[in-house]
Amino acid sequence: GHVFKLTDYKPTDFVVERIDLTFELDPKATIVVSRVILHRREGVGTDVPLVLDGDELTLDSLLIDGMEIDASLYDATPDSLTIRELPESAPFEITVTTTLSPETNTKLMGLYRTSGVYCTQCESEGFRRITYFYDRPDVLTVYTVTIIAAKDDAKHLLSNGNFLGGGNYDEGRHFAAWFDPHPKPAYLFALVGGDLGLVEDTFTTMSGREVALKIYVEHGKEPRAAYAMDALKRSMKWDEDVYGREYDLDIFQIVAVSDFNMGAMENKGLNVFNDKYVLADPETAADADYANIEAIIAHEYFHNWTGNRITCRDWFQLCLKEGLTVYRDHAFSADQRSAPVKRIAEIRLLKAHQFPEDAGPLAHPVRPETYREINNFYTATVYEKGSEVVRMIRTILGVEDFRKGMDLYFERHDGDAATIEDFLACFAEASGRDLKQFALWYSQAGTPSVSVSSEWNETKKTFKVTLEQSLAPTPGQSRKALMHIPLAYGLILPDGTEFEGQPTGGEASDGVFHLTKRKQTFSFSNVPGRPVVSINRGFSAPVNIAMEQSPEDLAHISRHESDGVARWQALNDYATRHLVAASRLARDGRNLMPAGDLADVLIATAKDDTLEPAFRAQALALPAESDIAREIGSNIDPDAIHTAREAVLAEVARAGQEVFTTLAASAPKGAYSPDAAAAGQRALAGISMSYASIAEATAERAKAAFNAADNMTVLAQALQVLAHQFPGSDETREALETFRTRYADNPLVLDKWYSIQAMAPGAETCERVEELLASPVFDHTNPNRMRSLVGAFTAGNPTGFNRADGAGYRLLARQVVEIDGRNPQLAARLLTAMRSWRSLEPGRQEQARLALLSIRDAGKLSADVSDIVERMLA
Ligand code: DPP
Ligand code: ZN
Repeated sequence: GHVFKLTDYKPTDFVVERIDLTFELDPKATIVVSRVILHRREGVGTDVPLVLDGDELTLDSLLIDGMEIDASLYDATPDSLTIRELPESAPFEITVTTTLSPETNTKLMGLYRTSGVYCTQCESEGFRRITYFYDRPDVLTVYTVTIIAAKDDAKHLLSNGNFLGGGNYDEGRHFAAWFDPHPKPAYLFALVGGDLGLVEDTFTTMSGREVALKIYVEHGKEPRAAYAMDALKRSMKWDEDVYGREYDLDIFQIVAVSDFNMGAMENKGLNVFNDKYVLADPETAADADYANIEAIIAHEYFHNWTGNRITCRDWFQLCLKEGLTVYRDHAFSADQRSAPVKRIAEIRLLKAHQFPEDAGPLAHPVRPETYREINNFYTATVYEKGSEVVRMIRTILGVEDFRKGMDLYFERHDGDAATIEDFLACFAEASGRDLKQFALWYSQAGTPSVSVSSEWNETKKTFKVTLEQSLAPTPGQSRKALMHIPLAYGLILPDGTEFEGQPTGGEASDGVFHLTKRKQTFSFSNVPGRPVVSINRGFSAPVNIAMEQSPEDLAHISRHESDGVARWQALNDYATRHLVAASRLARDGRNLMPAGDLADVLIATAKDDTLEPAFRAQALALPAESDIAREIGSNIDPDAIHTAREAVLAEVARAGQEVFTTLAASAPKGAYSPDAAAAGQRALAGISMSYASIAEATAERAKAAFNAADNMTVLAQALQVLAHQFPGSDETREALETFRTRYADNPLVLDKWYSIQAMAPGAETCERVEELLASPVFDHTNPNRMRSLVGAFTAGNPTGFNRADGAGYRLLARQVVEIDGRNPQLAARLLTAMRSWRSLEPGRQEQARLALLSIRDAGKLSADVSDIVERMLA
C-alpha cells in the first residue's frame, strides 16, 4: 500500500467555500447530493485538475454549475473523482450525486445502520465513503445539511450545528435542515436518523446564553442517560472555569448507538457515542463504567475547543487534538474525583498499554512521520503518551505559564488546522523557554530509561544524585538524540521530613530535576542525614527508572512521602520487584522466597484508615501478570508468572485474613451512589473480599456476596472472584447461569459475563471462548461483543491466550481474518494484542509467528490488518 509521509504535506489545489448536502435516507439506497462551491487556489495552474477522495463510491451524476459536462472531462473511480478544465479563478459549483447502502455497510465507517438507526462515523476518512470530497482535516468549510426520510423509518433527523427548520415533505416523508456556522473538516460531519428516546436539559453558559442539551438513546433507556447528562453539564462548566472556554452553538446533542468502532466521536454539536459510554444505572453499570462515562463525555465535549475549533493540519498531527484532550479530561476527572487515585489509575494504564507498544514492533512517535493506514494510529502512544507530553509541558512551565500558553494557542489558532510546531511555539513564547530539545518527545519513539544512583557522604553531609538517560532503538529510528526529561523528586530524611535545599550541577527547580544531558549529577549540601530519593514523583515523565533501592528505603518512602501517588509508586515498585524475583524462581522450578515483608506493608496500608479507601484498594491490587511480564522483558513464561503471583496473593491473603475479612464487609450501606468516595469504599471492600476468599479457599464468601449484591459493581466483582479463583465450582456455575439469564436481554451487561469468563486464567479458557463464539446468540458483528470476548481473552488473559500449544494465537488469527472481511478497523485493533510476541519464550514465539504468518497468507487482507501484520513480522 501507499506510504503517507509527514514531509509530503501540500495544501489542496482548490479551496472549498461551502458545501450543501442533501440526504434521502433509505436502508438500501440513500441518495446523497453534494453541492460544493470551490475556486482554484492562487498560483495553481489551469491544467491542474480537481481530484477528490472517494472510497467504495459510485458516481450517479456530476454537474458543473448546474450543467452536465462531457464524460471526457472527468474520471470517477471508487477511490477518486478527477475533473479537468475547471475555471481559472472564478468560483464554480459541482453537484455530485452518489447512492449508498447504509444497511450493508459493515465497516461502520461512513453512513451505516445500527439497530435501525442511521448514523455516520467520519473520522478519519469516512466522509469519502459518503461523497467525493477533499476528505482531509485542513479543508474547513461551512455545512448546510438537509435530511429527508420516511417518518416511520426515521423520526429524528439530526446533523451538526443549529436547527434551521423542517416539516413534511411528501408521501409520509419529512425533512430537517441544519446549518453549522463553524467551518469544519469533513471528519467532524455527522448525521443521525432514527426513532429514538430523548432526554433533555439546558446549560447556561458563562456569558448567559442558554444551550439546549439533548441525549438520544434507544426507547426505554432514557433513565440510564441521566448520569451522562450530569457529566456533560459538569464538563461544560469545568471548561469555562479552568480554561475560559464557552460552548458556541444553540444546541449540543449526543446520540448513543450500539454498533460503534470507537468509544465516541466529537462531531461538531452532535457527538455520537458507543452506548457503553452513555448508559448507566446501578443495576447494570459498575463504578468503573460510571467513571468511564464521565471521562469520555468530558473528552468529547472538550474536543469542541481542542480538536474542532482548532483542528489538525493533517493526520500526522493527531496527537495535537487527542493528547491534549486526554490531558484535559484527566485533569477534569482529577478535579471531580480523588486526584492521586486518578493519577495512579493513569500510570497503571499507561504502563499496561503504552509502554508495551513503545517497546515492541508497533512502536511509533507520538507524532508519527509515516503511515500506511491512519486508523492504526489511534493508539495508546498518540493518546496516553500524547497526554503525558502535554503534562510535562505543564511541569516544565509551571501552572501559570502553561495556562498563558493555552490562552495564546486558543487566541492565535482558533479556526485553524494547526501543527505540533504551532502548539509548542505558543508555550515557548508564553514562557520564554526554549522547547527545542523537549520537542523530541513528539518525534522519538520508545520509552526512555533513566538510571539513578546516589552517593551519601556522612562526614561532609553531602548527597549526590546521578541521572543517566538512554533510549533504545525503535522501528525506523536506530539513533536517538538526548531528551529533556523533567523528573520530579523528593529527598526524604531519616525523620520522615523532606529536605528543601537546592542542588548544583544542573537545572533543578520546584522539586524537578531537568535531565537534558546524557549524564548529570545533582549535588546537595548541608543535608542533616542520609536521605532517601523519591524519584519521578507522580510520574512526571513517562520513563523507566532503573534504581537499586533497598526494601527498607522503599518502605521509608511509602511511609513518609507527602505525595500519595509517589507513596503508591514506592509500594508498587516494591511489589513488582518481589513478583519479578518470584516469577524467575517459579520458571526455574524453585521454591519461592517468603513474601512476609511485602505482606506486612500491604496489610498495614489496608488497615490505615487515614488513607482514603480508593487509595488502599489501589495499593492492594498487586501488579498484573502483564506488568510483571513487561518488567521481565524477554523470554517470558506466562505460566511461571501466574504461579508466582498466585502464590504471593495467597500468602498476603493468609497473613491478612483477619483484616481482609473485616474490610470485606465495609462497603457502603444503603442506596447506591456512583460518587468517587462510595466507589472507593466498594473497591476496598471488593478486593478485600477477594483476598478473604483466597485465604478461606472456598467460594462461599464470593457466592454470598453475589447473592446479596444490590448493584452491578458488587455483583460483577463477586462473579469475577468466583470465575477466576474457583473455576468449575458449583457456586461459580450457578452464579454464571444466574447472571446470564438475568441479563439475557441486556447486551452491554452480558459483555461483562463474556469478559469475566474470557479472562479466567488457564489453558482451558481457550476452549470456553471458542464455545461462546460458536453460540447462536453471540453477535459477531457488534464491536463491543467482540471486544468483550476476543479482546478480553487476548489482551486480558496471559495464561489462556499464550497457551504453550499456540491454540490462543490460532483462535485470534482465525477471528482476525474473519472479522477483517466485515470490519477491518476492529480486526486490526484486536490483532494488536500480539504486539509483544517477541518477548515470549522461544516455543511460544514460534507459535505466535506461525499464527501471524497464517494471517499474512490468508489472502485478501484490508490495509488495516496487513499494515499491522507486516509491522509485527518485520
Ligand atoms: N472519537 C475519538 C476520540 O475522541 C477520535 N476522535 O478520541
Ligand atoms: Zn479524542
